[in-house]
Amino acid sequence: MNILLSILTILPLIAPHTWNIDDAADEHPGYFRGEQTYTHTFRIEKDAQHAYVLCFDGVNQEAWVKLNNREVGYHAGGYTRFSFDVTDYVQSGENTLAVLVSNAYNADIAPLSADFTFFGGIYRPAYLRVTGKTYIAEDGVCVRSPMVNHKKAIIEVETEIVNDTKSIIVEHTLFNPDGKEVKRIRVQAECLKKKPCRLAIKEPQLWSPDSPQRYTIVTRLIDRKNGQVCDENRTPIGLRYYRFDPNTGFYLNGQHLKLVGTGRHQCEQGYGNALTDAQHRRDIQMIKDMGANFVRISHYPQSRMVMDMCDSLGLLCSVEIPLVNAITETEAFRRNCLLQLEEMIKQNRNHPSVILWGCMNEVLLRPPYPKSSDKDSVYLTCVHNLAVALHRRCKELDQERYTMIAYNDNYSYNRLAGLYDIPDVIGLNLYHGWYSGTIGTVSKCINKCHHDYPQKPIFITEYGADCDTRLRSDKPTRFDYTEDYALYFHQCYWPVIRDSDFIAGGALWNFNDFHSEQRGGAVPHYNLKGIVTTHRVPKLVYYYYQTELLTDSVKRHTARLAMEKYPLHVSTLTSNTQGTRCYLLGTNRIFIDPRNELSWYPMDSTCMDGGHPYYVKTRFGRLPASDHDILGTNNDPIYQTAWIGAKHIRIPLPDGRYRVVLHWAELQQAGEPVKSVYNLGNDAVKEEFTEREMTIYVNDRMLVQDLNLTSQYGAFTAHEEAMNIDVSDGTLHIRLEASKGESLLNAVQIIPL
Ligand code: GCB
Repeated sequence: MNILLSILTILPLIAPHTWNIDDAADEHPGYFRGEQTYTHTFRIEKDAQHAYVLCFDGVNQEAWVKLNNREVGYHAGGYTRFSFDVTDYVQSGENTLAVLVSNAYNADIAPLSADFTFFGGIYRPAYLRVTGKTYIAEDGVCVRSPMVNHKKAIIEVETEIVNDTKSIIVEHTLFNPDGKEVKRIRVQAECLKKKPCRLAIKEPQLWSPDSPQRYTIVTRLIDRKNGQVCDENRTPIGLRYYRFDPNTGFYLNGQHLKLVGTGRHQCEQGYGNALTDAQHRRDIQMIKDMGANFVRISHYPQSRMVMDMCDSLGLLCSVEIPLVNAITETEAFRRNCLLQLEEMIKQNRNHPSVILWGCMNEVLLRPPYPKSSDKDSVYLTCVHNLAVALHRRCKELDQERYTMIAYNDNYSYNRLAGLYDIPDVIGLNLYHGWYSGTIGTVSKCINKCHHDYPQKPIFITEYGADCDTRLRSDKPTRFDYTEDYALYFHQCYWPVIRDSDFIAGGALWNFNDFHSEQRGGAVPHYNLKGIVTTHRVPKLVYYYYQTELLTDSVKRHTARLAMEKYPLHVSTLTSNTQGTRCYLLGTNRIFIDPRNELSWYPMDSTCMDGGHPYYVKTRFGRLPASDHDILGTNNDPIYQTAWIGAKHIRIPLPDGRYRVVLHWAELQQAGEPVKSVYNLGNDAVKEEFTEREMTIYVNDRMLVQDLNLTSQYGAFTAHEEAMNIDVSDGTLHIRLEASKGESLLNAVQIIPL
């Protein structure tokens, strides 16, 4: 066969990059959201027989593209691919590409706000595709399988062709999973405008999580006049059939399957959202290795590699548009949502792993108007209409797949907007026992939804609790950020999902700790609900799911051992370097500081004379630690708990000479408490606060006089004072004399000299 030599040439232009790697996690609130221009020069020898297509896999979130100083096009939406035919713009010799990119807020583009960082830049590859003059449009092959069962499969292929089709023949060759050709058909391109090509095969090898075997369709455009192949496309496909049942859950290839898995965000510390293919591959492999069979690709479409991995490893998935938290009531916003949805479907429709299209996530979380106001009811109607439009568009573009909306846990409000009636599948994001209530109420809430919507399959789209691998406790509580509470949370939720027949499955939140710039917490600027850290180190919960889900008994055993060995009291006090003792005040948490190889333990409250542990008062009760970013440290948990109002602290200590370091951060401030965007009702309520001033003595020697943390160092800022002392009566004495307000102390470190 005579193949045009240069077809399928891909010229890489711009490597993945984001400009927010540093400022998305520094101590200054906010990160750069604005415009930047990328310029790149490249050389080609232009050939009249070729077409040139400029492709971008992902640019967040608006792009204005110029080639050789001429405007080529514009794209709005940060998570889908786009391309331009630049045949008329390229020239032989040097070419200059200039892309103006903006990640600034734009009221007409979703997402408007969300619990993740909107990294700006050309963060997925940009490249030039060189093809024959007539070519297959980007994502222009659409493969459907309107009928699949164990005996027979019918495959339909549609091909979108750009430029002159008159002399073009389209050839589709189907290869089975072993690479053997099983069918080949040729049709005149002109005929394809009316109906798709059909291929039927007997006894197809079905695709499933246990056996993710794929057929491949190779589509070629052949010029009838000279027999040249002017473009070629390979589409791996999987043949499977499935359905959701509102009472009994999910079925794949006729077999019941409880869907279990996780959501996944595309970011990592040090890379932002500009991940390499190897990083994407690693993530999906880890999800598979956890024993999952499902990934919620959230909250936006992700890279090709992610989808290819889901297909090849056998992970079912949902893909969604980034319509999160709120909408703008404009036609422009509605059009942008539909555009993002259409692009998502076109780009992901051939993946056998995809079973659900997500239309919205928690879209009523941040309504702009007071509840029950006139404006609110107009807004709810607008949200409702948008949901209907998105659901309908999915159905027009893809008759096979189900639609899903993920709802925040405000049942009556979502109900008022009529949102549960719209999609095929109801997705519940549940945080009982984290943001609200107690874990015990979760079943009741799911059962109520099932009772009210008996025709709708239910999928648990999110559940999870933040935790920091450095924090442990043998008395775990809500919002303590310990691994132990997160484990307890999952140990309560997973059995509910597993054992309720009508629940199709669940996707925990989230696979990885992910960037969310506006967050405080134990590691500020990250959402810590990951079951692996930002660097993909498994947490306890990851091992827990392995013990629950893996079928291989050796692997399950290994996971169990990993859980057992996972340290509660990582070391005894004496194992701290050279006998250093580190105490946290007013908490049950243990803080393990791997950088300095120190473990910090709760100080026994019998050492304290007077006062009480610090806590945060919220609408949902007390929280055990501040989740404010503590400035000047990476060890925020040392400072996020404290003892308030102690007069005298007595710490038993063998006689000898020591360096004593006291650690402080003021955890309260006058005026309105800072609202933390994602604590959903767990914001601190306003309390009276009197500034404090204290003089501190260690074994009767004055350490610091009239210490006023707020005025001298600022609230929420780490500060320490140290002195060398001799202990001769078996006790270290710390006296705190408050001249204003109550005393405060966060942590004590004692280093033998
Ligand atoms: C949610 C959101 C998700 C957040 C998550 C959380 O319900 O859908 O985007 O990251 O809660 O951790 O608060």
